Amino acid sequence: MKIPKSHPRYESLVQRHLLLDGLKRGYVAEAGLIAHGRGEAFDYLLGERTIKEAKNAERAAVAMLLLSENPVISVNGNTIALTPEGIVEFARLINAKIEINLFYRTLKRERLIKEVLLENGAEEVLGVGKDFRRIPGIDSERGRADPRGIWSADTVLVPLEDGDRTEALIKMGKNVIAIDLNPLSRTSEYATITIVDNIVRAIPNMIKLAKEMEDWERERLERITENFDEKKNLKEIILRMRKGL
Ligand code: PTJ
Repeated sequence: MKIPKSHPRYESLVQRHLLLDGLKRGYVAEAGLIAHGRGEAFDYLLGERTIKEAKNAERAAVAMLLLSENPVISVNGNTIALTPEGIVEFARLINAKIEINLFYRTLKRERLIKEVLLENGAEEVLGVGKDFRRIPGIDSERGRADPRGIWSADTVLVPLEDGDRTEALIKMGKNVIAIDLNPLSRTSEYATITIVDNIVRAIPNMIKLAKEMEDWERERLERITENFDEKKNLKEIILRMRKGL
């Protein structure tokens, strides 16, 4: 269906249709549509824009990723439907691996997501098939971790997931950066840095920041991560949502 650009909810409708296309192609989970609806509701409360607190978190996240030895971007069906080329470009800029990690896992979906990433320029995609170890304490399919990827990562970027994996990854000693429009989610509660922004805005913002910051000295990047106060930032976002209402 062609959505007229003049439609007042154009951007929002485009996102819905990206998910529907992914569902038809077979790589978006049916429940992914429900998860997107939850995200939309929170985005509405934020005014569908990147708020100041999200900008701060995006800056701290890019600094942390640039400081990391082995950063990994974990992707699921929704993430790849919404911003496949953005994920590939951002991974290249911060020198991160891309690993597929699915809650509703099937080998078919893993293969399809890999195909989409390759079409968008990715060179290597981890997390397909049998080569995995189990994250302690996670019994679902999300507990899979590629030994060359999430298993050995020091920092994992986890978009669009409200689950127990963040807590388990933190217990393994990793930094976890979440992108989640819901500031009350379990992921937001445990993550080292939570970016409360729509992934369709967060990834382009982080691409810009990575281009600006890629040559900065370590001390300058470290100052940014040290000065970022995750708990305070989240509190301010919740207050902002309450005031907005
Ligand atoms: O592809 P799979 O099999 O791994 O399944 C993916 C889903 C999304 C179905 C699965 O991870 C899931 O059930 O997710 P949850 O627990 O519903 O969490 C998704 C979180 O992402 C929610 O807190 C939403 O608010 C948030 N969210 C949804 N859309 C966006 C978003 N956050 C940022 N940008 C979005 N566009």
